[in-house]
Amino acid sequence: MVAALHRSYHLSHMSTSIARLAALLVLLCLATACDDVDSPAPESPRSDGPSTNCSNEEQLSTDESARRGELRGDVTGDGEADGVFIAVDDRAESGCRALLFVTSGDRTIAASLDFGDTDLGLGLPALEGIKQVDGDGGGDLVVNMAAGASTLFAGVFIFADGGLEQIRIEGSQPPVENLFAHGGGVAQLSAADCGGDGAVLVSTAMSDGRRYRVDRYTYEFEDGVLARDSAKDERQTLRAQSLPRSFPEFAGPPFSSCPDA
Ligand SMILES: [Ca+2]
Repeated sequence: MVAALHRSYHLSHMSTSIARLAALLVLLCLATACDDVDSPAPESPRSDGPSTNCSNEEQLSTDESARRGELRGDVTGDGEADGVFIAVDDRAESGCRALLFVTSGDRTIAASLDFGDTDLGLGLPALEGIKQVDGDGGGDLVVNMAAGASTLFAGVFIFADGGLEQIRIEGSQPPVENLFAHGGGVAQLSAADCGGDGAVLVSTAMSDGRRYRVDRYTYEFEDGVLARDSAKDERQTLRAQSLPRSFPEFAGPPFSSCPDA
């Protein structure tokens, strides 16, 4: 009897403490605008009108004859696959001749792929793939936008603030500003891929006939811009056969090691 009373006292005392603790947590949350930081709600594409200043955006979004390639993947990060395509109108005004579109549910967003000097020949711009490059939210769009003799140059577009934004690379210069070189010939190879801890690797391999000299630079995201951490620069000379194993970014398409969308 005494023991039972004792236990019941402890239980009621404990539940009062829990109630006080819960009330305290609620107050703390109110005071600090307690957000659920672990699982932010995915953003929705903007719905307020066109995404670009191009008068042909709406027409290009529905003209299937203007489309170049089409991919599906979750770009918006809500777990549902979105449609991704490029539409080209080479008679449009400069800046509006090639647009990138993402359709998510009943909404469509766009970004221009036409920077004035963009060459619309050679089948460019063209979708290369959907990969998680910046490690945030849904998949990012890898788009080949320029070509050299045998090297392709890709831009990466992320879904942010309800629209599409191109990843910027600190220190990169025109005509390949914010573009990642990949591919190449026997004499020179270029590659871009994900490294560990959200880093992006940008590498080149120059051949002297028998061996490759590899330079690998590591970039990290700082406020949405890729900045090079020169303390992580790597340089190595090795036999051609060893290249794909030692530097796997050269073994496949750009951003192959990044997580799938
Ligand atoms: Ca989606």
